[in-house]
Amino acid sequence: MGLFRDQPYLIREQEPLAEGAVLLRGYAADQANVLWDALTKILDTAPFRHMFTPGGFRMSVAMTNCGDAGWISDRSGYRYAPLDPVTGLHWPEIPASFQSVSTGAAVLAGYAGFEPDVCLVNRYEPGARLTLHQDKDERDFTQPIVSVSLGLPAVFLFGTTTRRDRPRRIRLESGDVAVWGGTSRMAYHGIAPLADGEHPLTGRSRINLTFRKAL
Ligand code: MD6
Ligand code: FE
Repeated sequence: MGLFRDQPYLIREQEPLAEGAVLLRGYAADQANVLWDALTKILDTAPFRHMFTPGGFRMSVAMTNCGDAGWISDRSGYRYAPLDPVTGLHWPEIPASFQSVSTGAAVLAGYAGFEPDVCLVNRYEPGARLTLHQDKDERDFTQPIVSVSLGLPAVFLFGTTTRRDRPRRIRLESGDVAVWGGTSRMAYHGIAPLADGEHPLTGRSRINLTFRKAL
């Protein structure tokens, strides 16, 4: 861990997505098993569930959280909640392996000092998608979001701050980490319907960990 371990990535693929947003391809690849094991423990306390949009639609992506609060959606809106509404319990803590991947990626992307307090976990099964949206339920938009992909590949839709602009399509694979801040923080983005497949780590699914400073 630490500087020497991370150093190769300074000269490896760092693909700028837009101003303030960078894709670190494969950054978490050698941690994928460790992250997956930590996730299975989170799920014992906070299982995946399909939330409902404020408009009453069941989301195709299943979600859970760890950290000081969790992102939730229901008929009364989107927000960060300190307790899991399904269990009434606090969300599990962010595991050390999650923390180190997210802060390491943030440093490489130029966001030293990023200290996530929430990790939203998304699970996509074939056909699941996330429509274009902005992440705007957090308090401090100067803080970036760090997004880790595990399992089946997906097509990330990455637009501008104007919803009607046609988004770029970026393939995200297991171990890829996107760091997203600055003038891109409010860019519209989403995930195209997941193609069917089988991945040795996750089976027929894609997992996304998004780390936020939400509170
Ligand atoms: C996903 N990601 O990759 C969904 N949001 O499954 C997001 O919605 C996202 O990847 C903000 C920043 C980075 C992201
Ligand atoms: Fe998002």
